[in-house]
Amino acid sequence: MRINVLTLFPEMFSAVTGSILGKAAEKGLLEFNFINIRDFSNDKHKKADDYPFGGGPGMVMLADPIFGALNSIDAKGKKCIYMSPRGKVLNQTMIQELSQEGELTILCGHYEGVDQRVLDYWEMEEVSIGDYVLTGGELAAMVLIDSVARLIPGVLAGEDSAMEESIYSGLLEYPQYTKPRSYEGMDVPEVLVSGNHKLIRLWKFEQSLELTKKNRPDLFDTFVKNHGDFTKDEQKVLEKVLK
Ligand code: 4G4
Repeated sequence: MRINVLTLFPEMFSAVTGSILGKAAEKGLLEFNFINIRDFSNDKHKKADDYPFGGGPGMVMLADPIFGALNSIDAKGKKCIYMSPRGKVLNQTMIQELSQEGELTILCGHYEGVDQRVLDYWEMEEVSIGDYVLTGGELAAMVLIDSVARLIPGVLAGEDSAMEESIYSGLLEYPQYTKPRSYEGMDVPEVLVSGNHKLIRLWKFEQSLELTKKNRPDLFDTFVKNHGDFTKDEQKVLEKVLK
């Protein structure tokens, strides 16, 4: 997948290139193209923003440098995303769909955002990573890039996890333990070292249910409503959690 990022702060993306995703790029699984919007300013002072028409606080990013940057990568008709707190809120379903794309272009806004004509002409899809405000779209873009890239086959080399995530999908993940079996007087739950795989599976299911009920009652209710075919033992566990 080719990922174009239009930003006033390309150096921020060393957080992405200096990570597991940088390795994936070296392997040719990803191709990053960071574009400094300021390089396309036609102003003698490399200006990239101006005051908003109609007044109001702050500055608005100029259309012209962004048009120049998007024309330079021939973005017309391609998937363009604008990171914005007024966008559709990102979720794992959107992330899965985006991971099927061959090329993504992500625009990072600053100040009060970009001139609306950029969003209209380039048919930008506005995406938010959650209901909070950041100083710029860069951190939001990195969240989107990371969540999409990890679904591309080969990116999570060795870890091979992204595919078989959560056996009981729709629930939160059960707690994990590793060596040593006893640490500072705290022991790993006995069942996990019992070798009884059926009991281990049921314990993980129960933990997932309890955690989801406590932290995400919305997900828990959906899971209970849609619960399909369970074994007798799984039904018993579910009834115990519903109590
Ligand atoms: C567009 C409009 C995304 C972009 C205004 C970007 C939060 C998110 C920005 C702004 C962002 C998000 C400066 C308010 C940049 N903040 N939730 N900031 N602001 O995805």
